[in-house]
Amino acid sequence: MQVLDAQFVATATVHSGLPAPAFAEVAFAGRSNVGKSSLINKILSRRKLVRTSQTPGCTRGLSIFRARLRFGDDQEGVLDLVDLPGFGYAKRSKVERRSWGPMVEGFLTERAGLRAVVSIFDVRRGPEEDDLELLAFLQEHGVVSIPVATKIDKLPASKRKPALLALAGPLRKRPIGFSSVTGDGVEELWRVIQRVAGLG
Ligand SMILES: Nc1nc2c(ncn2[C@@H]2O[C@H](COP(=O)(O)OP(=O)(O)OP(=O)(O)O)[C@@H](O)[C@H]2O)c(=O)[nH]1
Ligand SMILES: [Mg+2]
Repeated sequence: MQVLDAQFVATATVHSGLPAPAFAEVAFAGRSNVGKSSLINKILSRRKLVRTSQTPGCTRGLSIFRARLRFGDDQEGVLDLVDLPGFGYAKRSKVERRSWGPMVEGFLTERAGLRAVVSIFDVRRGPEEDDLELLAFLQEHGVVSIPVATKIDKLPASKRKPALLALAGPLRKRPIGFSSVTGDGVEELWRVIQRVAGLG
């Protein structure tokens, strides 16, 4: 996959505040600080398009980024990538925590352009209770999920494959191993996104 161009489109704190879907959309969800925004930058080959931080709770609203892509033998397509605020961050204000549910759940269940959700968790922790809840929620609403185990660079090389295989049990799907530091998993993730988004 070649990213020809990537740009910020819009951000909103209620999903009805976003512009109407214009292209196929893929959203990125997971616990706070797991590396959602870093992953989007990585697959778009952009260092700073999406804001990232060591402090959890960095992404607060729903943000759309638009990528013009080239794939196959000279085919082109457009994909919208939606960065979601992380869940499970206890230090958010009560009001913010209360608004997270409706904001994200509303988006996930009502957004007509949404083709799939990349569900991201830390390979060292595996999917935690709220990750599994999100996956169940997506399944219940008929949304395709793509599980991704990120930060695999933090595991020694010999432990990566066994860790991914062990995670296939609770997920009932083998997760894609990913690293925003080394770029591991970028190609594999693009292949899956391309298929579910109906590109090419
Ligand atoms: N080693 C390593 N660090 C990573 C990786 N991905 C992200 N990080 C680091 O993890 C921290 C959080 O990254 P973000 O991309 O901001 O995480 P996020 O999931 O968007 O966080 P919120 O927006 O707060 O929900 C940053 O310090 C990143 O540099 C990875 O693959 N490997
Ligand atoms: Mg973020």
